[in-house]
Amino acid sequence: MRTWLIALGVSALLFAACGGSGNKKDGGLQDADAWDGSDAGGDDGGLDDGDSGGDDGGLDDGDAGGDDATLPCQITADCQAGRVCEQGGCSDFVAECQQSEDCSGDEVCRDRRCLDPEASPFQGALVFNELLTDGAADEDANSDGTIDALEDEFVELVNVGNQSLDLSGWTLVDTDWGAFLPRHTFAAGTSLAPRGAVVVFGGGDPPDSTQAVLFFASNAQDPGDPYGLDLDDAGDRIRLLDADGLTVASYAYGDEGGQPAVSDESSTRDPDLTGDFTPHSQAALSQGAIFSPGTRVDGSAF
Ligand SMILES: [Ca+2]
Ligand SMILES: [Ca+2]
Ligand SMILES: [Ca+2]
Ligand SMILES: [Ca+2]
Repeated sequence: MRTWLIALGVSALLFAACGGSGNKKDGGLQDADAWDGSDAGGDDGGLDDGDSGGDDGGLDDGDAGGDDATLPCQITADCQAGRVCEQGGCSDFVAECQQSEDCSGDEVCRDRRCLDPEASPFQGALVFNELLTDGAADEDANSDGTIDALEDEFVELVNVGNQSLDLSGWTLVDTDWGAFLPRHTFAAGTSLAPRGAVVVFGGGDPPDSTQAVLFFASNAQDPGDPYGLDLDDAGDRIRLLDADGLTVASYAYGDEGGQPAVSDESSTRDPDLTGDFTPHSQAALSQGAIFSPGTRVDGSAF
C-alpha cells in the first residue's frame, strides 16, 4: 500500500512537471521576440508566467499537447489564416492576455498579445533578415558597377505574415534618430506581398524591383547627414517604424549591443527568416558568398 502511494505521488509530480514545461513553450506569439536582432531572447510569456503547476486553465487550453501542429511551416504565411507558425508547425493562435494587467512591466495587451506600448501592431509581420553594414566589402552589393562604402550598405526585410503590408509612410531610422530625419521613407502605395522581400541600399543605382523583391536606394532628406543608411561600422541600431512611428522591427549591433559588428560581408539569419544571425559566408548554404540582397543565402527566392 505504501509503495503504491509513493508511485502515485511520483506520477503526479511527473505529470505536473511535463504539463508546466509544455505550457512555457506554447505562447502563441513568442516569435514576436525571435525576429528582433536586438533582443536577447527573453520573453515575458504573458499569462504563462505563473503557470508552473499542472493546471494551466483558461487561455492555454487548446495548445497543451502541441498535437494541433499538423502542417510543417517556416513562417506564418505558410499557415492558414488565423494560425501561426511555431517551432516548425502551424498551430492555432493562443492569446497571451485579455487585458493589460495580464502582462508584465509596462507592456499592454493589444489584440491578445502582450506588447511594448511603443510596439507597432505590425510587429512580427516583417523581419530584418540580412544587413550589410560594411559597404566597403569586396563585392558590389547593389550591382551598379561601383563598390562604395555608403551606397552598397543595405538592409533586407521580408514579410513573414499572411497579409500584404502597406508600407506607405513607414520609415527606417538609425541611432541618430531624434534631431535627425529618417534614413528612408517608403513612398505612398508601397505594398509588400506575403513572403515578399524589400531591400534598401544606401544609394547608387539598385536593380529594378520585381514582383518578389522591391529594391530601393535610401532617400534620406536629412540636412545634417543627407545621404545613405548611415550604418556605422562599429555599431548602430536601425529600426523600422510604421506610419504612426511605432516600432515594427529593430536590429542592433556592435557598440549598440545585440549582434556582433560584421566586416567585409553581411550579417544574415541562418536559416533565412527564422535563424540566428551569422556572418553570411558562414551560413550553411551560402557556399562562401558574402551577401545575398533579395534572396536566400543560397541565391534562391524567398
Ligand atoms: Ca558602414
Ligand atoms: Ca555599388
Ligand atoms: Ca548611424
Ligand atoms: Ca539575403
